[in-house]
Amino acid sequence: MGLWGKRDDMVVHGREPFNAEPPGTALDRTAVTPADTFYARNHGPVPRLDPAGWRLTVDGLVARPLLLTLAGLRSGFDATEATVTLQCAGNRRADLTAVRAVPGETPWGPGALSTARFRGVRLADVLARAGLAPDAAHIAFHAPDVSPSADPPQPYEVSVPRDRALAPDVLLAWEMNGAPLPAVHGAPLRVVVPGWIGARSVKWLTRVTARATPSDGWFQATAYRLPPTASAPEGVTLGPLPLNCAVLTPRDGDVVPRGPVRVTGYALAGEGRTVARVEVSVDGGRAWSRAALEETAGPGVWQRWRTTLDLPAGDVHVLARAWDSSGAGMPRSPAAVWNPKGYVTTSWPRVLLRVR
Ligand code: MTE
Ligand code: MO
Repeated sequence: MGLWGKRDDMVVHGREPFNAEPPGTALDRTAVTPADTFYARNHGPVPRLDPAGWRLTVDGLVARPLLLTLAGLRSGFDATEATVTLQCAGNRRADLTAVRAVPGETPWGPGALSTARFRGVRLADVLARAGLAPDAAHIAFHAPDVSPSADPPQPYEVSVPRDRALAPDVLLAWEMNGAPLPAVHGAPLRVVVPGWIGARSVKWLTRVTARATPSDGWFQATAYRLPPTASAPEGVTLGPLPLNCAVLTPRDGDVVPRGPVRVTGYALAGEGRTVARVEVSVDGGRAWSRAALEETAGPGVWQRWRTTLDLPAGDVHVLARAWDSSGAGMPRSPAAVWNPKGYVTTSWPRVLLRVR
């Protein structure tokens, strides 16, 4: 077993903070990603919280601040379970760094995304118990892990707008794939915000604060934004995920035998949408063939796809692209979506196969 209970063949981008993604051959195997295969994205050292001493504070713009134990959460609210895909805003950043360097950011491949069954309570139910005030426009999530990469170094805190926080799919989860949350994934309790960048799904949750404004912490106010422009000097705060698609096997640069080659990957539609179609091209995007697409398990959950290509000897570039249920497609070029922090890569994935 590797670090933090992960499989030995994880691609480890950093040991401290621990950042790792599964290889495509492991990620494509199951619709629900086993815990030992689930990607891990951390900004600081993993805190070890004692579940018995742990408390969740709910405060800010609420009528009745709460102090909850894990047992109190479990017994005081209806538990619910859901299949959720989490995707890091940096997923597939490597495709952007191939265009132009993105200094200081992890060059994630297509594995900064995984899917699990999460069990917990609805955030909306907890906020209702606390009596959310009408002027509470944002809900902030606070955790004790201190990130040295933040400026200045500070505990992890982000927020989501009120409407998103109150939707019934947003969970405070203590269980992942039928087992207590592993330490590296946020034990004893984490937020799960389906369809939004992974950064909003706060791990090691200790405090939920209702506010009039978004969190002013570094991760909300400065990081996870597309760069400012003249017309939007504050930049665009990343939240909902756009449509994405990736090739998982074979890997870029693999040598494969001539003849039928099985190609697999996934697509993920944004909030409230599903993937309608995935296509593959081996001639630079002139002709496309349709890939077999897995049934959706619900909006915002990944869908795996596969196809078999009959490839001639030589170096072949395989391109893929997806459409979602609203008819939206993906941009062709990584240069078109390049940005200084390398967030939300949505260009057509491309792998080079050396057919021999
Ligand atoms: N929560 C805390 N407390 N600290 C973190 O560093 N990283 C975020 C989010 N929640 C983070 C966090 C980011 S950027 C992502 S993509 C997801 O957790 C990753 O969740 P995972 O490690 O369970 O895959
Ligand atoms: Mo992330």
